[in-house]
Amino acid sequence: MKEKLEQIKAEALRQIEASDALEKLNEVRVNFLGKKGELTSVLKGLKDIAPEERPKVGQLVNDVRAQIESVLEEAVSQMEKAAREAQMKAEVIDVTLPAKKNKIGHRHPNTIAMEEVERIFVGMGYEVVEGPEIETDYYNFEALNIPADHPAKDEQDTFYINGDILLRTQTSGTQVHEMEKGRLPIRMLAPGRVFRSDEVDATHSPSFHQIEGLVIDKHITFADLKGTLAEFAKELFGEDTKVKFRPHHFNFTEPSAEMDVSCFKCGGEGCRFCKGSGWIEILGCGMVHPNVLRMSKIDPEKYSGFAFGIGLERIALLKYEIDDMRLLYENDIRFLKQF
Ligand code: 2NL
Repeated sequence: MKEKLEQIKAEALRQIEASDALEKLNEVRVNFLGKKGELTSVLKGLKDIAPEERPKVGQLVNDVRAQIESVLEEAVSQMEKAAREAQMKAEVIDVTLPAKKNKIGHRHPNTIAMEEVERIFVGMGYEVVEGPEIETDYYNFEALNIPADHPAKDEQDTFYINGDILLRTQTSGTQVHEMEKGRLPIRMLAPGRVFRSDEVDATHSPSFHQIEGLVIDKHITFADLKGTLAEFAKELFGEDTKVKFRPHHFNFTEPSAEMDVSCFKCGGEGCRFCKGSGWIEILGCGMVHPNVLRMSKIDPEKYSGFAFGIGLERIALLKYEIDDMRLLYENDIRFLKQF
């Protein structure tokens, strides 16, 4: 009996030794220690041996079982450890590797310039209002004191959808809508896309962007206009920027002016950038014409205001020293990324 047990033990240990997977070790457990396993059948055979021998043999069976169990357990834990190590090795992360670069887009120079202008005026208490790109003749022209026979209304300048409906040539319509609401005072910025039937060249495009500003309150004077736009120029082009107003004509303002800023390249000395003059033109402005106020139901005896219009592309080209407007519309990421 003792010999038989030694044989079972040796065979079990041999099979454990030969196992190369956890399932195989489990098979060994079932075959040797299980209910129908080898050791159990030896225990069942105890009834055939002499009663005085039984405790001894029983003890022997238990010893063998314990030995097999302990070797088996050790083998299982070894195998699990090896599996864990293999997994760790396979999943190893090299934290010193350079990170993958996220390719993200880039704000368009127009957008950067637009947000900069908006930031400056919002800082002075202005509200940004967007309006429709398709307008009627009234909001684009008539309400702005532009007579029916004005050359800007010519088919050559304006994209007409029909006799009355058109693509806006300026964002002033948005300001007219705002004036009509009758909520005064007004301090607003009207940014957006405008359209003119122009040939494409280095300084023209049939679709470009404008930012118009409008202030209406009691006692607004040309001094308010000058102070506001001088402050704007300093914030946009630098603290040392000087401004100069030249008389001009717009139908919707009286008096009207164009504003120049001292060249931010040469400081006013005269250079290639400002074509030797020391000054760069950046916007048109003026005191809102009484006819314009009256048409929008604002009493010019009680209220006055100033307005201005800035060509966004012009600002972007100047600020980023771009010499051809077409570059702004080609959307070549290598170009756009530079700003
Ligand atoms: C320019 C000139 C200008 C305005 C726009 C305006 C709007 C209303 C009433 C009066 Cl509702 N004026 N806008 C005034 C002066 C000039 O734009 O050269 N823009 C690029």
